[in-house]
Amino acid sequence: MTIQIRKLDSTAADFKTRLSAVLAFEASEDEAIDRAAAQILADVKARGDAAVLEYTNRFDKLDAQTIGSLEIGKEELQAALDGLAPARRAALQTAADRVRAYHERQKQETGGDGFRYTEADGTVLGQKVTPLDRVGIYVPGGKAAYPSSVLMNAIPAKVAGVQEIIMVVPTPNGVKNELVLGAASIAGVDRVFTIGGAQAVGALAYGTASVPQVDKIVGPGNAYVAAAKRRVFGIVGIDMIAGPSEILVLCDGSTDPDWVAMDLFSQAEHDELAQSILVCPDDAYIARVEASINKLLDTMPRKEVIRTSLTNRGALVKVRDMQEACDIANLIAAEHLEISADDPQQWADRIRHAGAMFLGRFSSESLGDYCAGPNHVLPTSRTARFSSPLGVYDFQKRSSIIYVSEAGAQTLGKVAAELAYGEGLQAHAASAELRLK
Ligand code: HSO
Ligand code: ZN
Repeated sequence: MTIQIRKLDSTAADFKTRLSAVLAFEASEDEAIDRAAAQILADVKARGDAAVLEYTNRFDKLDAQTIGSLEIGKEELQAALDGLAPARRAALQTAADRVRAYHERQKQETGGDGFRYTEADGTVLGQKVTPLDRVGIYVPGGKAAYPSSVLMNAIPAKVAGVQEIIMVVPTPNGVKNELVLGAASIAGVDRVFTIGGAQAVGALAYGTASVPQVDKIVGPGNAYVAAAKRRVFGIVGIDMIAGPSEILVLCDGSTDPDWVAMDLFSQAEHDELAQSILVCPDDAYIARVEASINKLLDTMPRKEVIRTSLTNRGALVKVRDMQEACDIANLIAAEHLEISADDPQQWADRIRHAGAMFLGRFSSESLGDYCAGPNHVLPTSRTARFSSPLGVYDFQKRSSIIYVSEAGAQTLGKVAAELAYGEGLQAHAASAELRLK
């Protein structure tokens, strides 16, 4: 059965409308789910461990007596790592090393220590950068559990200098994912609790007798977890709420069409809502990619997921030229952008909005998912217009430093007092004026 993917042509009168229809995506905010999450959070806040234990036993079909018994010790994490097949362990280690090396650069670039400058009268101004004290990482259980995401969330926190990383991961029916635990060990996660859902988010946000309160919660989860994270935001920090995965391939028509087809599959296989789009100036080439898609689909174990996402959200877009392809890429602001072309840099120079750019034929997006080095937690659903990949900066914060010299207090005091009177704030004015000679 051939697969029906939408085809668009940028010269058609209704192109803009059709493109908007392809891109339209509303994260469903289910009220019932939100209410359930709110109720679980309130219960965890009120009853702590006892509530977390009840929900965990009920939802994950466990029979635990204490939350303490749901903690996985360092030795067990190490044992999980030791138990992995050697090739898998080596790959995990290489990936972790490369992700760490990349994020070390990011730390230097974002100013690990902040800045400081001195004015002529001796006044010193600056900015001090400090890591968060304690961070919680949510890792989904079951089919969406990605060890690579453990590395991508934990390593930047570690590089930033976070003192304690607490991971939570549900284990439905008590089944543990050894690769996830091995990844936690390699990434340097400090403590792991096998709890999940809104109850785990609540435990991390409020703290319980057994689970320490964290300062920020990162990592993807199901709709209940997303609802709970939205609700605890403000008590703790949260990362972005990730939408379905996306890939946009800009191709000049000279890459092996099988490669491009497989790159589109690679994100389409994540889930039914994932989005894969090809933009190309060459009609005949688009037809060849389509033929590859139809040829290769049946060989994929996850072909039904791929078929659904390509049919419902995929598109093959014919454009006038590569310049126009870049304009469309900026409009789409995709999570992942592949520029599969000769001399990709000339096109990359025109791109302003993309979570991550993969330049040239050999840079498949899947390499970035695992081991190239940059983070795979990226802005989705067009949020690359205003946000960035998860990074070291997400685990750091800044404090302003103000040292005013005696001479500085004379000049600044007059300015401040003047403005304070303007705002009708007498004490502010006096506080500045008392220091005037
Ligand atoms: N492509 C996903 C990350 C991932 N892929 C994990 C495979 N494993 C983020 O959009
Ligand atoms: Zn992926």
